[in-house]
Amino acid sequence: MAYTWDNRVAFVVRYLYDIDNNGYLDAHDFQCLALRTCVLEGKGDCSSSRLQKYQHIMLSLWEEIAQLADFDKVPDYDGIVTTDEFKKAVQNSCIGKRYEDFPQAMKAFIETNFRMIDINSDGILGIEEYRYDCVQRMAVNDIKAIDEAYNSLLNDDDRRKGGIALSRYQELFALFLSDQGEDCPAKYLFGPLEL
Ligand SMILES: [Ca+2]
Ligand SMILES: [Ca+2]
Ligand SMILES: [Ca+2]
Repeated sequence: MAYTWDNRVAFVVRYLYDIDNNGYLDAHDFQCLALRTCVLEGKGDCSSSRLQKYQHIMLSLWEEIAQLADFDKVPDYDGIVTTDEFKKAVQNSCIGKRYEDFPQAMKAFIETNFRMIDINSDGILGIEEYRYDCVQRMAVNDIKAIDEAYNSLLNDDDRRKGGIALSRYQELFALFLSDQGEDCPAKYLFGPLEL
């Protein structure tokens, strides 16, 4: 059950966007996301010029997502995107599409997410970085579960490169959202899901 499309999209909302953990998305999540990205990408640095840059990126990202997904807009626009609304948006704009054809907001988020987890900024998501990303989110008591999930994501080309490059991450993230099969090849992109 953990890897159904429904659960995968719910996972993205809950663990990647809903930073304040209140069950829905609004501008506050993206303000928090700006701060988090600034600190993580800066390895602890949070200077105001960098923070401003991230605030700008994340708030325009929120506006685009709200435009895409906040279906009860005018006249009763509520400024909130629920998990169901987000699902509907993914359904409308991502299903059956490749990364290149995703809405700009989704693409920007995917790229930002990659930069956040590529801690050493070498353009490759290596196994240590994958572990680091997973353990912050989920309760795991055996590293083997994480390592096996990571290794099953890799194809021969990834192995040659020593991990998952940005273009491959984009492809996998796109599959994670757009492939409605339960055996989606990208299902382990965020680790073994425990929903
Ligand atoms: Ca929230
Ligand atoms: Ca709404
Ligand atoms: Ca890296």
